[in-house]
Amino acid sequence: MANRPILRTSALALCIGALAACSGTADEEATAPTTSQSGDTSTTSSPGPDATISSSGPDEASTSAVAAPGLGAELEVLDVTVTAPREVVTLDDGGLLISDQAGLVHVVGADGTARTEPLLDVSDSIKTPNRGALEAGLAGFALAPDFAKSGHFYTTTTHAPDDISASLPQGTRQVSVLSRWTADPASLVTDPDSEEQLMVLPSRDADHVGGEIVFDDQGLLYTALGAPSRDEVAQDPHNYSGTVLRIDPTPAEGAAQEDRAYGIPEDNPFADGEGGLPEIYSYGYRNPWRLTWDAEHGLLVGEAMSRDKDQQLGQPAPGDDAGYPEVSGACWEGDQVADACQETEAGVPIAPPVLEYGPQVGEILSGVAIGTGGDLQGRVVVTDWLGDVLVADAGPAPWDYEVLTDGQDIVGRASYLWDVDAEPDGSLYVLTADRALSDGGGAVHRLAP
Ligand SMILES: [Ca+2]
Ligand SMILES: [Ca+2]
Repeated sequence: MANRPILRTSALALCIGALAACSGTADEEATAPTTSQSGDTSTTSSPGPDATISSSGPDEASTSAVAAPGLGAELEVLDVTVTAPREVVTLDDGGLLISDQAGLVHVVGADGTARTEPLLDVSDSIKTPNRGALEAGLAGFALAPDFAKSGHFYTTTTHAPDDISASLPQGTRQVSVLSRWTADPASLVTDPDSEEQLMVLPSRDADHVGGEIVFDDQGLLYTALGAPSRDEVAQDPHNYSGTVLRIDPTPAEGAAQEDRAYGIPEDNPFADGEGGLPEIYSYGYRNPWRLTWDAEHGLLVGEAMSRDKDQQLGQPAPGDDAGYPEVSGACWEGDQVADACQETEAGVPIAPPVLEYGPQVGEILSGVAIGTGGDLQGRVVVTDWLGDVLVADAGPAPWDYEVLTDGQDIVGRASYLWDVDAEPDGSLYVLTADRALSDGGGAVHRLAP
C-alpha cells in the first residue's frame, strides 16, 4: 500500500514543482511554504487506481470519502470548512463540536450540516496558526465533564506578548492562556463576556505551544506547554516551559489556594510549592503537544521531537522527568534503556518514553488517541504529520507498533495529518491541514466504527 496517493489536486501542481518546499518546516520555526488550497472538502480527489471516491451515501451533508486501505475502510469527509482541526466532541443528539486552531469551535448538527454560528469564535483576538507559527491559535478545547449542567468549557489560546496585560518575563515571545467559558448547554451559544483566564503561561519560544486539554475521571484537567529547542529551561520545575500541568478547575468550596481560581491536586509532585511549581505534573519535555487520557492507560503524552529524531510517546507518573534537552532522541536500544536516558547530569532519573518511532517512519508525531471501536478498540493510535497511522498495545515498554497507513495514503503530499481523535461512539476522526495551514485548507475525516 505504499503507493496510493490521495492527493488534493489544487495543491498538487505546486508541490510537484517544488517538492522540497512542501515538506514541513514548522518544527524549525521557519515560515511554512505557501500553497493554495480550496476550502471545499468536496474537491478531495484520488487519482490512484486503487483509491476510491464515493458519493456521500445516506447522509447527504457528507460530500466525499477517502480510501484508507490500512484502516480497512473509507474515511468520510465531513462538510465543514476548517483550517487546522484539533478536537472533536460528540454531542448527545449526535451532533459534533469541532475545534479549529484558527480560533473557532464549529457546531455540526446531527444531520451533518455545520451551523452558521459557532460555539466560539476568538479568531480576531489570538495569534493564528498560518503566519509562521503552525502551532499557534486555539490549541486546546475541552468541555467540562459537567458541561450539560454548567455550560463550562476550556480553551488554550496563544497570544503575542503585546496583547497580554499581565507583566511578563523578559524574553517572552508568546503567551498561552488557559481559559474557562460559559455557554448555554442547550442552545450552544457562548456568553462572549464569560471568559475567565485561569493561567497565563509565557514562553521564550514562538512555537512549541503544547496546549491540548484533557480531563481524567476525577475531573482533573491536564494541559501542557512546550520548551524552546535545546533549552535547559525544560529541566527547571520552577518554570512552566516543557511541562505537563494538572489542576482541579472546580475545587470544592474554599479549596482554591492563594490567588488561584483552581485547586492543586494533592498528589501533584510539587503541590506544596517545594521544589517546583504546584501545577506541574511532569516535566523535561520538548513539545508535549498531544495528550489523551483513559482509565486503562492513564495520561499519554505525544511529544514532537526534532524531525531527524525519534518521536516519543510518554505515559508519565506524577513528577516524572522526560529528560529533555539532555534526551533528544532514541531512548531505547532494543529492550534496554540507552545510557543517555538513565538520568540527567544533575542525577535525576529519566522516565523513558513507552513508545518511540522514527526517523525512518514519519517525521513529527501529530496525534494520539485510544481507539473506541472496531479493530482499534482499546489500542493506542499514534499519528505522524506525514500521514502515518501507527497502532500499539500497552504493555512493558518499549511498546511495539504497527504502521497501518504509511505516508501518502490519507493526506497526500500537500497536507499534514494534523491530529487524531477517538470518540465514545467508536468513531475515529483523522484531522488534516494543508501544509501552510491556510484558511479553510483542512478537513475532518471520519472512520466509522
Ligand atoms: Ca487533539
Ligand atoms: Ca474528542
